[in-house]
Amino acid sequence: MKLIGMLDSPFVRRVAISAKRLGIELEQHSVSVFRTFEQFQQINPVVKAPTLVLDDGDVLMDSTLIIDYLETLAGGDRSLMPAAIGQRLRALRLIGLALAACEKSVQLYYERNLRPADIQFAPWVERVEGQLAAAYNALERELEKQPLDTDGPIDQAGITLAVAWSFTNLVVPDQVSAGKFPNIATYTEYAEGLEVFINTPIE
Ligand SMILES: N[C@@H](CCC(=O)N[C@@H](CS)C(=O)NCC(=O)O)C(=O)O
Repeated sequence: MKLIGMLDSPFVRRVAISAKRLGIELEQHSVSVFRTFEQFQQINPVVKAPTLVLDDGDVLMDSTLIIDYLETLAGGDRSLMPAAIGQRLRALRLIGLALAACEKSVQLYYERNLRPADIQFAPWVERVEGQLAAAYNALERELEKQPLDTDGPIDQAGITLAVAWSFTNLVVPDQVSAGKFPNIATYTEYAEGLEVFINTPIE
């Protein structure tokens, strides 16, 4: 199977790391949705990263749906999600917040880098900045209440949170600081030091 997309996308990176954790080999193709739009379009006319191309040519998109498929392929005992309902609920909440942080970081980045400066719309930018801060504030409060596990193998909540924080720091670093979000920053530092993260670097 081929994973299409650049590892500087947090959505692509979480799929790549999850696949490795699930023991599934993916052939990674670093095709950019911007620099190589036409090439991407040939693979997936919708041009969304990540795209997963199955061996029979079927095409999937959206990181969460791709991970769902990979989880099913790998089998329940390898799952990166807790089975117990209470822990699963917490994991789903953390993942939802981290994905929202990724989306808001992407929106801000596109606003700043794609839209000409003279037609930027300040109320929209403020709204997105507020949503991004709200997502990280909620994540920080969650980690204050209950730190993420650093003993066992990293799970989906840990992967998505760390990938999100590293991405936001890459594309809109002015929006976040380790001082304001110490639990998230410390956990991400731990995760980025794991072999599976080191072997799946942001491009
Ligand atoms: N919800 C999607 C978001 C994917 C996404 O927005 N990817 C960006 C790259 S970081 C993309 O494809 N951008 C091109 C576009 O939307 O036109 C997921 O989880 O995969």
